[in-house]
Amino acid sequence: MTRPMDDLADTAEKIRSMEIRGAALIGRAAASALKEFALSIDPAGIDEFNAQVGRAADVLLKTRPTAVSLSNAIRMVMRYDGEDLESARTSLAKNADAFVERSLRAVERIGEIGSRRVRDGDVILTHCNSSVALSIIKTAFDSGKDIKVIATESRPRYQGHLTIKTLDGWGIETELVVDSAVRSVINEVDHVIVGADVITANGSLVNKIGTAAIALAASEARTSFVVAAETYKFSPETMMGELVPIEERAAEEVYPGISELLHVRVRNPAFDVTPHQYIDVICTEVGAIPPEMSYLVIKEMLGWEMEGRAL
Ligand code: RI2
Repeated sequence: MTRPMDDLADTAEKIRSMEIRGAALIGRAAASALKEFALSIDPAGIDEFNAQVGRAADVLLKTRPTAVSLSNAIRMVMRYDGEDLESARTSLAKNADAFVERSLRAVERIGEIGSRRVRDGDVILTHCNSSVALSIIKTAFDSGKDIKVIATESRPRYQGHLTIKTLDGWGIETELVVDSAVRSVINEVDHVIVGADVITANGSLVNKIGTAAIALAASEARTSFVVAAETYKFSPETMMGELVPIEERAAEEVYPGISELLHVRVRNPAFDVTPHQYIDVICTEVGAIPPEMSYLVIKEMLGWEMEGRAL
């Protein structure tokens, strides 16, 4: 039998190494791991339970610094109550289940809302591998619209390969391009649809590296730029003035064998920031909103998060 902390550390390692990836999925995986941990530990009492799950939450939180879905998911799960050990355990497990269910429902709802913007014959460009952006694309296709997708490779991890395999499985006509070909094809595109790792209080988007350059190209070509983001991708911290940390990943992801080159340093930021001026709409599960409304989404949907943080 494995120890609860080993199982949790195993999930944490899968998130860190990106075996489990995608902002929504890491949130759900962290919530489920915390639930499994809480159900399998054997603390002497409520205080020890609180301490142990607190430590487990910290292990998960440290895995990927940018994705706010991770910290929002963990905080939602950690808002359990209960005077004694068993009720606390039950409450935590209920919170985790509620988060997972809410997340899955949000992805489906965003598919419905976002797909209304897609017309028959449209060409959609997507970047990286976003389950939420793909939900919009699939819902549009399933409703009978004849669409074509252009997918970027999304170097250095090539998440675009996951995207084209999924699209191929659904029978959607797809073209794969290298990231730097976006300007060359953007005039053929009706909508850019991307996912989100973080939406900030001022409506800016933090997403896979390369997104900001695509937004610039789309803006110049007057192509609509749509973001698909559940409300738990909005960052309460940014409302308190904090900047979103951009994860820098290992040099080897970009250039295996880099250590042999003594005068070269590889820089590998995993995400970039697209200013809100370049975004036409953010499709959330509570509606398609202009990015400038992000502040309200944080206040209305994540207001509890602000408790105790007032200036
Ligand atoms: P969903 C991914 O991050 C990409 O940046 C993608 O746009 C975003 O998560 C959202 O994905 P990574 O884990 O939540 O590949 O829409 O670094 O699935």
